[in-house]
Amino acid sequence: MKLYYSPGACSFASHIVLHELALPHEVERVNLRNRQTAAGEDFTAINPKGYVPALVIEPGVVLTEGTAVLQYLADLKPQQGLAPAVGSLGRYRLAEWLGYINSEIHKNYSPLFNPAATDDMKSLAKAALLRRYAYAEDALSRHPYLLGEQFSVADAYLYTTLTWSGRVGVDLTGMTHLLDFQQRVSKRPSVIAAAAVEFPST
Ligand SMILES: N[C@@H](CCC(=O)N[C@@H](CS)C(=O)NCC(=O)O)C(=O)O
Repeated sequence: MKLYYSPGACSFASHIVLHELALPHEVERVNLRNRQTAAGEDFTAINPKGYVPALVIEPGVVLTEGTAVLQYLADLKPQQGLAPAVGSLGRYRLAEWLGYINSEIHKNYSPLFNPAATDDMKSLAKAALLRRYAYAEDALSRHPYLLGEQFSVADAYLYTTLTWSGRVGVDLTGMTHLLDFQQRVSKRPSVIAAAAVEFPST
């Protein structure tokens, strides 16, 4: 398996999960500005959507969309419990969180990373993010992880978005459970291992 990633981007969640499950894998960095892979290939020939993550499962079989990649990986080792069993209510709770993080949190960061976005657009995005994170804060005030007591792929994704907050001025002061969650997850060996690959000089 090979994961195409950009350092610290949403692909980081899939990278965490590869380590969490100790799955044998390779990674290759993608330059999102010119859509070239580290080996000099045209990334759009691998993923025509042009964005990360893209997981090459075997030659010619490519899975995209982070929420799909995360669930695919978790289901390779169901005994590790990173996703509840297919068909259980818990699995739909996972889908609920993944959808929420994807469309209500992740995508609200887009204007904050876009140099063409106006200050008004950025302010609206920040306000929306604070509202969306407040919902996660409430969930995390009741249990240590989004689905309860057990770390899941949704936590890897939520954590990944939290790593962006400081860089773009999303002030989470007061969201103590969320900040505590971020601290706790940052210490997981899987997160440390994925970060060491994506940010080798730090
Ligand atoms: N719908 C995709 C979006 C992935 C996405 O936004 N990837 C960003 C990095 S976090 C990216 O590669 N952006 C470059 C681009 O869209 O050109 C998913 O959820 O996986």
